[in-house]
This record gives sequence, structure tokens and C-alpha cells, in this order.
Amino acid sequence: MVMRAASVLAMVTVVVALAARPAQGARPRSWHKCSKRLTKAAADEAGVPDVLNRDATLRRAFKPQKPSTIYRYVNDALCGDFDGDGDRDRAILFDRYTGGSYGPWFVLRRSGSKWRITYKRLHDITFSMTGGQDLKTVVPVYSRNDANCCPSRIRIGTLHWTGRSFTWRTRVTAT
Ligand SMILES: [Ca+2]
Repeated sequence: MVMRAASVLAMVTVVVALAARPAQGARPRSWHKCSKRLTKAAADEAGVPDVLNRDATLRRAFKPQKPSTIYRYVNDALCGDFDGDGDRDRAILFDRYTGGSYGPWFVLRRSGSKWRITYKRLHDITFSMTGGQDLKTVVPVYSRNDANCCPSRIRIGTLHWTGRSFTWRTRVTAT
């Protein structure tokens, strides 16, 4: 009986240990659309409003208003697990104030029980952010004769996680 109890205990210990660690060979999970409300809450917790308010370029652009009062609404919210650690990560792109103003965006990851900023771009005129294996952003590139609605080219940005760090590449393409 004692032996049996001991072996059950050992089994429970193994099961608990397996559950506590990330799945073996866990793979990065693609970025996909998710809750704007929860992503904004994560951004607030990670200190995104402070980062916006401290940025000199954004402060100059919106003076005397605080940038965090300009960037209150979420244009795109994406979730994924870019580093494959089993914890959901989030990315947020804020609504631009006007067509030509900056569209700041951030990548957030869990660190213990806290959200932290792990990547940011504040000064691109980012129109949209989409998911997949990598995060992709679109910035309009206007030629002299382009109407406001219709840039003739776009700059596509790709944020890729190498397993150790992010790489950022852009390429310009016709629309
Ligand atoms: Ca993760």
C-alpha cells in the first residue's frame, strides 16, 4: 500500500512537472487578430502611454496635447507567440490622428506576470499591421501627383524574430 501511494505520488509529480513547462519543441505561433480592448490594457500595463509622452518627436507634433491623449484608439491588435515560449504575445498599432500623422506600434511580451515592451516603432506613418509568421506593416509612399486617397506605392515592413532578436526590413512596391 505504501509502495502504491508512493508510485501514485511520483506519477502526479511527473504530470505536474510536465504541465508546468512549455510543450517540448514549442513553435512560434503566427500573429492573428485579437481583442483590441485586452491588447490596449496590456499596452497600458507595459507603460506605452509614458513612452508616447516622453518621445520628443511626438510631443513636438501634438504640443500642447499629450501624445497619449492622441493615441487612445487601437487600429490593429494582433496576438501570437513569436518566441514560442508558450506565453501569448501582443502587438498594437494605434489609430493615426490624421492621414499624414505617425502611427506608433509596439510588440508586447509577458515577463513573469507583467507586460513589457519588446519592440517599438513610433515615427512611421503606419496605415495597417497584419499577421502571419512575421508582423507586416504598410506605410504609404506618395509620388508628387498622387491624390491623398491613393498613394502609387507602399512600403511594406517585416518584423521577423530570429530566435534571439528582431530584424526589421522594408521594401517599396507599387499599389
Ligand atoms: Ca511568447
